[in-house]
Amino acid sequence: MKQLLSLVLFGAAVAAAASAAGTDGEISFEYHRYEELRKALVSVWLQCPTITRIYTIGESFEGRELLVLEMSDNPGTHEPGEPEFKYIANMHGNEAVGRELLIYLAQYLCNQYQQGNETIIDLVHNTRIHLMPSMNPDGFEKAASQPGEIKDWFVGRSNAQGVDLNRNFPDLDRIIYINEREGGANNHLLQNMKKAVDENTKLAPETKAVIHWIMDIPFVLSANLHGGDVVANYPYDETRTGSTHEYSASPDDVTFKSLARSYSIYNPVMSDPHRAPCRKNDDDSSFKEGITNGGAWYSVPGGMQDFNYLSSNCFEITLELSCDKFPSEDTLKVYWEQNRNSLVNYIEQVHRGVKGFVRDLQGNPISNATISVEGIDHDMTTAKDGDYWRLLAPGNYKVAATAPGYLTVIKKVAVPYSPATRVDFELESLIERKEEEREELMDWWKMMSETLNF
Ligand code: GEM
Ligand code: ZN
Repeated sequence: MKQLLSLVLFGAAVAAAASAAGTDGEISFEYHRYEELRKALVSVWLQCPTITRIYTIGESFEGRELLVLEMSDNPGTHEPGEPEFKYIANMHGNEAVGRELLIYLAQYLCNQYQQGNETIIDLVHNTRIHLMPSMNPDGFEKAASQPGEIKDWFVGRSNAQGVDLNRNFPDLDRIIYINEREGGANNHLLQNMKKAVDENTKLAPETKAVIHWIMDIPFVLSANLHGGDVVANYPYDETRTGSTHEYSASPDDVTFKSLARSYSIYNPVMSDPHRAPCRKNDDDSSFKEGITNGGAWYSVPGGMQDFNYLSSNCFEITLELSCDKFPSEDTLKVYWEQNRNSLVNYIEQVHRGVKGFVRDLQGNPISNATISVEGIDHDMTTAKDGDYWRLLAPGNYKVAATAPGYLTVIKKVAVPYSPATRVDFELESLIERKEEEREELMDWWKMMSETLNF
């Protein structure tokens, strides 16, 4: 029955959006409540049906869908070698600017694609982009339902159960900090714990849905859109020693700073060196060039940003987009203009570092192979088709590919700022090597016996 109702509602949304879909897809700079959000995404899909798809990753506590608009030249499919990118907003339901920016971004990319913008056409053809305007639709409805323009600082921040979703992810930072000291894995710390996720009663439904999303799609790069300040924040968010403020560098500190800067430099407010703090007594002393290390700003345990980096191949940063968490509607166009170029430029960062395939000598893909970089204590893994993407700042690196039962191959790579350098690996299995050695030994033995006339 519920499915039928959902189908009817969806049909109605399609019909309504079909009538509302402007030929030029104008962006309406207003707040979108839950049904309006759906209609806005359907309207983009109707306008750009060959490069978009709408899907859901699950439901909120109150049963609202966690909607995603996908943009790519082959929607619905992971194309081997093509990097996957995501923007996720509104995990704090009362932080509303990011939610709206993703709706406007969807419309903008569709419009620009149809108008022949080469940069956008290339981006859509070479990237699979996922846009989730709201991870906490229940919280947003609560925040938006408050009377008047001035919204309470906290109403709607949490999900409908009162859970702060940015404190609700498994705290993998604590594990990595132990492994750094005592040895242990330096990545994919949730390996094979999918079942434990579903049985973990502490996890909100929205958190579980996002964890499965991260496990199911080989995301390479991501950003988590928030409000309440103006800065591009990067891992680690939780401090190593547990103190409130402490610069807590990840092994990819150089790359994360470059990624955070690639956002802030195009946002005139975020990158303004003379910008005053949002509130008089705010301590934004860790903000430089519009970026900050999370731990240096203040420690956040159980956050989604670090979880991406420590549970998967995905590099995620957190974007604080506005001093005012839920600003008045007439300021939304200004926030769009401040962030439009940053939002596009940040997606383009997914085409950096090294990328390629790991295969065996017969050309078969090797999934779950390990990609290591000398001097960076954070490994990546290959996806189902043996494809991998390793974000790196410009420089010369030694990159190794290895897998259980195979001989490791190491290659030297010179990495420019972009595009990504293509490096494929062919791995010889240990069995093949032993076979070869046996044959070589037999040949040697045959040659010796002929020479000495045994
Ligand atoms: C933060 S999220 C981003 C900031 N991270 C750190 N380490 N300070 C939170 O979840 O408290 C702020 C927000 O809610 O936007
Ligand atoms: Zn927030």
